[in-house]
Amino acid sequence: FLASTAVAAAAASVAGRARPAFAADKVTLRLSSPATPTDQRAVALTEVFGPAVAGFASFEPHWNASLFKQGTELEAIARGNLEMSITSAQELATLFPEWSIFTAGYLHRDAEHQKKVFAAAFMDPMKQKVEEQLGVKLLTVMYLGRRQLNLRIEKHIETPADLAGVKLRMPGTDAWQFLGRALGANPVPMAFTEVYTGLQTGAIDGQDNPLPTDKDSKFYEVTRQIVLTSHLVDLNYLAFSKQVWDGLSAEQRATVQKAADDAAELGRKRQLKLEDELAQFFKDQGLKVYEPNVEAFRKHVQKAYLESDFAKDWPKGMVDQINAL
Ligand code: KDO
Repeated sequence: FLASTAVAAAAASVAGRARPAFAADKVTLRLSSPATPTDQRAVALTEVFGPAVAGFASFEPHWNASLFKQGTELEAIARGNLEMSITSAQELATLFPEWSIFTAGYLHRDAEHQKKVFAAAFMDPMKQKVEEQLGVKLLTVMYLGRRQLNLRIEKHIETPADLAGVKLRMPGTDAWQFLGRALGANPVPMAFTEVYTGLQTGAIDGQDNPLPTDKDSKFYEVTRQIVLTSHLVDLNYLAFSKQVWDGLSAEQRATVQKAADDAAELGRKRQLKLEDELAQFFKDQGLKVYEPNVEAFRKHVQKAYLESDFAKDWPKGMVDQINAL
């Protein structure tokens, strides 16, 4: 449903029925994201992106999903109701199944690998399809970090078998639920903004996110352990309305592109530094932090993906091309 309405809305928008918001002589760039204002992607966009485009655009971020619910932002851009979001491969995969390749566990190796993959020529047709059919331009790749298991239960986790029956919150799309199952857990869909309460009340046994997110959203206050599975080197894409983009001059477009890349670079550096430092912070808070048998998780997860229906939608040969970068 979402796929067809979003794509149809984009077509209507392109036909000129929805217009981008202009405040006085400046373009208004509203961004909606479930990220907190202290998340490093948010900080970098506020410190770097906003000021860099201020000559012709007013950047208006709305954090904590205060403008649009998590997962509804792409459709909002397609309909001309929003100009920007920090989207994910999981969200894109709900509309364009081939994007599920980037939701696979243990595929991206690290932050640099993500950058190389995003810049690779084999990505061009995928990006172009999103632009043409959804009216969304993917400006740059933002590093979210290595996702780790963060549990309120005390049980020691060594292999996927130890997660049997564990209610693991994952964000609410099929691709995320599949990752939860591939890890061996019982995935429970839940919006990011509800996770703290879910952990506090015991509605869920755990969640997965990178260490900086666990600190920023204070999940350590309501959990007992972090299991360093590093099962997904997670990313987001900075999404921008194609309709607004098309209304900018060549010089303004170059400024927006540079501002996006610069913000992503700063966010990436800070996030990597935090990931290095934070294990000790959680230990100081009384949490156990340890590595399980990562090879056992890698094998289990990779096998699940290669045998899955998702893999049937992946462009032929792309896993090898990604691995070769
Ligand atoms: C989450 O819901 O766990 C997640 O980490 C998924 C990411 O794709 C991203 O959307 C993120 O939330 C939000 O930006 C909140 O930090």
